[in-house]
Amino acid sequence: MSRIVRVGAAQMGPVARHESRGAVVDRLIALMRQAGETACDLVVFPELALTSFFPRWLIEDEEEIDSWFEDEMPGTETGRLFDEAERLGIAFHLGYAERTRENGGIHRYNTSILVDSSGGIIGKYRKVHLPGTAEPISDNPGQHLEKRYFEVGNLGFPVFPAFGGLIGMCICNDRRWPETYRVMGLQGADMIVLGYNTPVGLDAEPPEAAALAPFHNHLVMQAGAYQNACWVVGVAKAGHEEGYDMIGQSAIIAPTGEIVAMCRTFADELVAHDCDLDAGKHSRDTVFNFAAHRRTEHYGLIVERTGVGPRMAPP
Ligand code: ING
Repeated sequence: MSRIVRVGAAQMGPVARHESRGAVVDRLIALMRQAGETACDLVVFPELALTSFFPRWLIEDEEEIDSWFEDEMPGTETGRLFDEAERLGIAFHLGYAERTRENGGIHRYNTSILVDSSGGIIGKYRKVHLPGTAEPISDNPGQHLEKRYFEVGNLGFPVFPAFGGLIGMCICNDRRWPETYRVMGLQGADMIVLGYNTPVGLDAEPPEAAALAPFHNHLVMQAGAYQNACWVVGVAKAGHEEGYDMIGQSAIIAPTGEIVAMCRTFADELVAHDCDLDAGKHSRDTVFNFAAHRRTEHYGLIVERTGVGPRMAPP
């Protein structure tokens, strides 16, 4: 039986600082309806899709900080998105800022969920690799304060059964770390979906480095897809958002590493592709047959021989 999933990468253009949740959900519903018109099974929305990328600002007021987070999912406004998904019979991925009461305390995470076509939450992921700093870098016009507003995710990198296969999630900076894909690849992920908010030029990068932002974006996702023989779907919040240029080029990437669909604007834009979850099978049986070729017993030896280098956490 073929395991073809028609995936819609639903890129978003800028979300203004004071744009209401309702207005943003209207945009998400419009993209979901477009996906319905092209018979998508799954729609992938960006990281922190419900708001502007607020970690670029130093916010001191607790009430304002909390205003960026969702205390429940689905909530009042987001419930409309769940209802529309059920009406259209479409599953979706959504990134949002999660505020939760767990283990006797309040915790805040950069979170994503996978929701099935009947509106049930299949799985949740909380961002592990939080870039930037907890304290503002004084001379930077734009900050990157995710370490200030979010805790490190505590759910690991699970994969979830869906569409007859296994779907994993990660979020933005996670995609730059090879471990992210391999941990899910080792679990047999057929597809990894993710959202990103990537400013051009982080931590006052020199212009020549900032110019490589789009190249690095695709480089890491294509490598992750190829080296783990799985689909990777990366979806941006793009465009000139509150004074900062955010990269776009949301992409659907095959297990061969090829980009099979890509957004070309910096606005709300949907691209779709029929993703065959069996497309990675040949690679997994040959080049990336983990059981046949990986030699994990030697990896530790390499570390032992080289010892703790300047780039490795001390023992
Ligand atoms: N954003 C960026 C990302 O990893 C960044 C942070 C930008 C890191 C540029 C390195 C270079 O795409 C988030 N939200 O993680």
